[in-house]
Amino acid sequence: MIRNKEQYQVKIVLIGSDGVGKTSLRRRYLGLGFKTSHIKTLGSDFSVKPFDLENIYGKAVIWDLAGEAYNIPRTEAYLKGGLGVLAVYDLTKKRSLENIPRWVEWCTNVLKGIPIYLIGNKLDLESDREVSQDDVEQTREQILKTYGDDITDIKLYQTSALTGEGVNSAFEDILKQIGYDLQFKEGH
Ligand SMILES: Nc1nc2c(ncn2[C@@H]2O[C@H](COP(=O)(O)OP(=O)(O)O)[C@@H](O)[C@H]2O)c(=O)[nH]1
Ligand SMILES: [Mg+2]
Repeated sequence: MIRNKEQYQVKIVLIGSDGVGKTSLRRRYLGLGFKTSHIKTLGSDFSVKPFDLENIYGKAVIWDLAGEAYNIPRTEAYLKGGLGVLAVYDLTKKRSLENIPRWVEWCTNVLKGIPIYLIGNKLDLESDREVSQDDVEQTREQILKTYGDDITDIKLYQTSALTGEGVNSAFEDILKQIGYDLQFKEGH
């Protein structure tokens, strides 16, 4: 069967604790380079990037949430219409991985039947690493057990917004997966 590519506007949301690198990852994927200063995102912010992948093309609308995980009121509007979630933690801060299940709980209350990718960022800071592959696997299992019915898949990635390592593949893989999920739902 030949699949025709289709054009979509795909909303992707970034979640995760303050300082893990959500804004830096969004900037890196957009080709805007890296900044060492931490610019606090106010409220929420998004960027649009055209993409053209093997099974899907269109515009990626990437939402980036501000602020400290549990202090800011997180409105459902931020999530609404999201087709994929990048749940980001910092490989040098175990706490940021421990927060991930609560972020996933928040998302899956609103979004059902979508992929969630767990992104371990700051891969370049290898000597400060606090999170082992085992820790991440355990978190993945915990999420699958609790929220497995609400998500289509959960994949593990490691990135560095500083060097760019892994960044494009994380975004492109989730876009491709969203493309396949959409085509499946539409019965192609
Ligand atoms: N070394 C390193 N620093 C990073 C990386 N990603 C983000 N940072 C730094 O971490 C801080 C927080 O990044 P930011 O993108 O603002 O995090 P956000 O709060 O999740 O949006 C900033 O000082 C960034 O320069 C990375 O991959 N490697
Ligand atoms: Mg930010």
